[in-house]
Amino acid sequence: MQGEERGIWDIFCQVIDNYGDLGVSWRLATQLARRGHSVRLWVDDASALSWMAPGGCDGVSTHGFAQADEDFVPGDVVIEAFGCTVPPAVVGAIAQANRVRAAEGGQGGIPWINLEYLSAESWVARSHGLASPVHGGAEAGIRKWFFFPGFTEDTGGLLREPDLMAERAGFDRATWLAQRGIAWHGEPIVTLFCYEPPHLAELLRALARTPVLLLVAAGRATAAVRAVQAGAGCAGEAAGPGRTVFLPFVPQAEFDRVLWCGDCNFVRGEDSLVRALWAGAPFVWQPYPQEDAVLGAKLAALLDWLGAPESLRRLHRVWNGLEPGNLAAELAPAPPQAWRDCVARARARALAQDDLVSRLLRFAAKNR
Ligand code: TRH
Repeated sequence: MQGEERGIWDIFCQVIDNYGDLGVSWRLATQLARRGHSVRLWVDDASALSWMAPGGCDGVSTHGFAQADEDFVPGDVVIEAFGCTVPPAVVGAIAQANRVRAAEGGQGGIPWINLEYLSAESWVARSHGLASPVHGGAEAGIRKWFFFPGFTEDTGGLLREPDLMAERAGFDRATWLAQRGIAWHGEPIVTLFCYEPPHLAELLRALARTPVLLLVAAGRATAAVRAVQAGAGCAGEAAGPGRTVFLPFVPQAEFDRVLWCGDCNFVRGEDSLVRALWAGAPFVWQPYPQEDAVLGAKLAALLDWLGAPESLRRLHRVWNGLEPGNLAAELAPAPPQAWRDCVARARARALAQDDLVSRLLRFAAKNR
């Protein structure tokens, strides 16, 4: 497989919790397939694909881990997503294929790429592309590299479909909302995809006081909002002119459109952060819950890359429980122009770079 030559890609993904691991793996699989590659997505729990990708995708087949243990025949490139444990039969088959090639005097072998989590921290650029140590035994013969997604040219980049921005530009939220039976009267729209942030009750109270349409994503975000409402003894809407709509689980492409509706998007984890950047409206990020120091460093690095004004930084720190504060005071009825400008500039910087799949294809071709 050279350059843009088509090949067979095996992506391995284990679902830890939430949807990010599978969400990123699925996006990667479909984008490779749309560039003509054949992708086998091996996943230990594919259940979320029933709503995330109900129509599947030509060129992508989905398999369970048990199947890999039975009859795995190596393809051209292996992606180990987020440090998952690849079935032993796969390790053995790839090591063997590489050893045979070496014994026949062939160069290279099947590249095994550890796709890592996204972060804007500076160590990412230093670690991206490094060879990953392989210990003897069953792994002898395997050739592994780290591939770190990131926000700068010297990292693995961000997932972005080639036609995404054209679709974004042609999107009409009034039509989209009407087609889904969501009443909208032109008021600001806030979307909410979060874990259980400490100041959620404050956010809901602040939004209820102003004419805002709040779209709440399915799953943990909906459960968290409902828990606050139950605790407050009201259904939220009774408290003021703000309205809340709970969304069902929607396919990934629809989830993008939910964010395209937002004047401000509260997002979490990894994939929705990137989608919020492409959406282009101000966003507030809740990183995956980790110890405060780790979470704080991750958050600060992203805010630095964004060039976020102090008011947006403070809102992030309060929203993530890293600093006391009054969330309502940080939230104006509409996001300030400075927030819009900073996200627009950051998006332009990211759009000027190659997307993750383009970089990954070059990386795999170079390391075969
Ligand atoms: O679900 P997440 O919290 O995933 C997390 C993070 O990725 C975190 O870094 C990781 O360590 C942890 O999982 C295991 O948030 P994220 O990353 O935004 O992924 C959500 C995915 O779900 C994304 O691909 C969008 C998709 N989605 C839909 O397609 N439709 C929906 O209705 C919803 C709610 C989500």
